[in-house]
Amino acid sequence: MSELADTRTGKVGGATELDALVIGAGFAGLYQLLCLRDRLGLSVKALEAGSGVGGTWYWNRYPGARCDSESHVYWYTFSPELMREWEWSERYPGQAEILRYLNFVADRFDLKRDIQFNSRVTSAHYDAAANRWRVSTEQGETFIVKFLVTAVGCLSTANVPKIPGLQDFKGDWYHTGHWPHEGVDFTDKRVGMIGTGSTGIQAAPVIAAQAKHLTVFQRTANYSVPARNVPLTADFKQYVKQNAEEIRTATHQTYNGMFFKVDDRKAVETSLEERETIYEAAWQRGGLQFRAVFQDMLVSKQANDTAADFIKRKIRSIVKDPKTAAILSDIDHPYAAKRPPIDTDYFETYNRPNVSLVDVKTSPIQRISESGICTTEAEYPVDIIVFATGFDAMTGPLLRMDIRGRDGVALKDVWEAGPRNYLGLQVAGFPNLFTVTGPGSPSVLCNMPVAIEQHADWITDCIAHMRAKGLARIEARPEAVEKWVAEVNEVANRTLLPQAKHSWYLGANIPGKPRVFMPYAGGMIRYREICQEVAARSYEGFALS
Ligand code: NA7
Repeated sequence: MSELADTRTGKVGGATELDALVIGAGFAGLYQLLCLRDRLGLSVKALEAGSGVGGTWYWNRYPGARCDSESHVYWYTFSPELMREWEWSERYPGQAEILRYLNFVADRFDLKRDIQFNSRVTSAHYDAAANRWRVSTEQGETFIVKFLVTAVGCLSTANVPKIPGLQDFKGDWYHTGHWPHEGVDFTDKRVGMIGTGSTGIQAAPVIAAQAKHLTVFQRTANYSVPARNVPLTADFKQYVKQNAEEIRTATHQTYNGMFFKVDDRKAVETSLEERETIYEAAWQRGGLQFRAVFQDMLVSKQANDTAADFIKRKIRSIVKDPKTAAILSDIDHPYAAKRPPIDTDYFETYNRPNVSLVDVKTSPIQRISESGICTTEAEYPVDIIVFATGFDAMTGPLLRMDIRGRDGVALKDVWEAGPRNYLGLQVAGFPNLFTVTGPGSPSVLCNMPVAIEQHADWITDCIAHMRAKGLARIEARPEAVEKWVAEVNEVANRTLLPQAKHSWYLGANIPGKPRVFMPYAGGMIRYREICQEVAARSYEGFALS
């Protein structure tokens, strides 16, 4: 530390010097902080924009918010003791319970003392001469750090569409990703909800149960499979406690970090009758496993059509009004090519007398008036508007910070035509900056905590290696980035995933965003191997100095 250092606060010339800084205190930030502080003994802090831990689960408090991964795989697995200490109550954990869990973890490992809340990072600039990152917050603080790790989440930049007139709306409006902590009372209210992704599909039944009337504005019809959420039995809770290590191992050996494997059989080689039986069983069992019943579902259009057809028939059999059923089942993309939602009574909700559906594909929303939502065909008076309109996914949370690498080059310029990095972990020209579950990594195609633990462990091992070897700088090589970007595209193109033209996987939900398939679709198990091989070959593809 220089002479200007205040030895009590660690501040130098008004800035705080640290070995490392983690941005975010959600699932990723908490674990990364723990790894760097307790395993490596670094001086490290996490900066968090919210006033508490939880990330996604801190912000997304909308009615019906629940995880689509099953609870026994949606948690940290780095500590078998922790796995035995915590007990989930339902098959899929709800938002409030996940938030309790993350607070439990933060308290158990005494993490909050090193988290600075209400601190939103606005910029991070790399100083090559000093080999340090200079990080500034909206609150006017500055940090000077050797290693910078972003743990900002993939779905944390809310997308509120720019619909003319919103500022004149006399009622209340909310985006689901910024839900008021005190909740919203829908009693006797006419509610308009825009969006039918996973969020809208979770929220609609809960809002409808309370509101006077719910009008759902659907642009792209969506598949959904019943979640079949239930309270966990004492036997199952016991099973989880007794098999913590096995659960961890199993989730490390699957394509998507789940507990179930994709079946070996092919839909195209299965008779119509047998296929029907298999789909029906998967529908009754519920959940994301539906997409795992045939190995060719995500690679063969012919195979996918069989699943798509099954779900569309289900929608038409559940929804009583034929016109509404037709709008809901008029789906234009392969099943699971967009993130596949799971639900609790979503399609059944349209049989309620207080729920109606507006097809805004044929009659788009034109503007918002003082008292409602106007499409090209009609005005729908509402008291409350719920924007279930998703996020500027994956790149949004990174690009809203002013991140500049060598020579002041801005990340937003390097990524002008789409994200470019190595393993989703590092960008060439941005030394010592690591991006947890960045674009180009399995991230959103994987059960998140599994992807997060793998990244945080890899980053921790990498920094430990550098310290052991007396190395100060790690940076992705441009040729490694080139190869990785090609690999990410190639594995995506082997699947049907890029065929969903309106998908946030492609950035297509944000006007002007480059259309690039962002997550790595080669599977978590393969990705883990690649990262291990890279590390074993002395961090091949990275320049260390
Ligand atoms: P999604 O999946 O991006 O869904 C957003 C929905 O909002 C989707 O139906 C969009 O239609 C719709 N949308 C967005 N903008 C508009 C406008 N301007 N007009 C009408 N409709 C619009 O976000 P979610 O929050 O549901 O889910 C995000 C992820 O969180 C989810 O996948 C899980 O991983 C957890 P579109 O399809 O673009 O036509």
